Amino acid sequence: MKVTRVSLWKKPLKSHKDYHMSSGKSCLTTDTIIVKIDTDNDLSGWGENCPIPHYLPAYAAGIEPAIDYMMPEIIGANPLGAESLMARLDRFLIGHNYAKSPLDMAFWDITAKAAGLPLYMLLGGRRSEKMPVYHSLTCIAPEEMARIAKDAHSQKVTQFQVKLGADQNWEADVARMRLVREAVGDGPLVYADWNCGASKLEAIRTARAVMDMDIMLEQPCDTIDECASVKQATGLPMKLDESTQSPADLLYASKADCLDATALKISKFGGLSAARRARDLCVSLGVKMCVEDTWGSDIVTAAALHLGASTDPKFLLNVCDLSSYVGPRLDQNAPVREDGFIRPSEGPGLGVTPDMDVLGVPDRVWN
Ligand code: 0XW
Ligand code: MG
Repeated sequence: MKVTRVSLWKKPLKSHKDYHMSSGKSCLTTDTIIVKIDTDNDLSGWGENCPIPHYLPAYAAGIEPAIDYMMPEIIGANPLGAESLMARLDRFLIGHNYAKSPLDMAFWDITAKAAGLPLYMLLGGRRSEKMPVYHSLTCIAPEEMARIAKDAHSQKVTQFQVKLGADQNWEADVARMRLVREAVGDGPLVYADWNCGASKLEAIRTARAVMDMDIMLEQPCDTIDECASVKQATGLPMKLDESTQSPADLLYASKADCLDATALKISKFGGLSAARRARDLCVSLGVKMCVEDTWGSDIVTAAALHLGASTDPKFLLNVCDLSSYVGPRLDQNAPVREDGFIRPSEGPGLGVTPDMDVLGVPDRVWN
């Protein structure tokens, strides 16, 4: 089988609710990049990556030129197996994980379609029937965040990510954690995500004010060492996100006892091939994972659900139904959360059929 054509679309995704994080980071409207790979035997694969501005070493406009540069290695190549072609691309262009991720996703989609199997079967088989979703709470007034959490809890969601730091007001951040914790009662998992926005001192002072509560912290500061100090000073469990981008990061954070959980964002690692290896490393290290991607619609959500469904449930913290936060939907029939859980698609490959009326004419075609 040979790759005959690659098409790329850039589509703005609008958040249903303005989404605010620390340090002025937000997703109001964010460009997602969608890739379709066609082959000489009628099978096509889909990939997507939607970087959030100022969030990771990635930007949407960088995907097209990086793919253009890799094209001599892609057109005519055999997409089956994904990992061998990705190894070639890794030698041809070092790094640029975010640009490789949608290609790798499409190669896996084609490979699983060729096998006639849902993708989770190739990633390790079905380990969970359904997976818990978390609800991410935009950083706004504490009372409003508590109201949204209560509403999601009444719809059976049991995990809540409380965004902190958007207004640089540590007392408001304490109120955000307290009011959300109270709104959902004992039992649900509540974690507070600073998205790197706090200094060590701010994070320690703020988190010590909620040390009496059952709460997990997420990525308070930029580095693993700073986050480890915060964990040590508060005794609160720690999830890392922005600072775990490679197996070496995972090993370092685990050694620093700063890795109770991590966000396994597919594009951070360079695609499903690399994310699957990172997933297996996390299992060996005893680290719980949130299997997701940075942002995006139904293609990245589908990929995360297949990786999540094939992960040992003991180490699966949750998955994210990213496509529920934004519009337009790329596939109206793609999975959605039900009673706080979500299931992967059962169709072959990713099981996603994007609506061509939504996509329209591609912005770029290589053949
Ligand atoms: C990447 N986000 C901003 C979107 C997901 O909902 C989670 C969140 C994060 O930083 O963890
Ligand atoms: Mg995070």
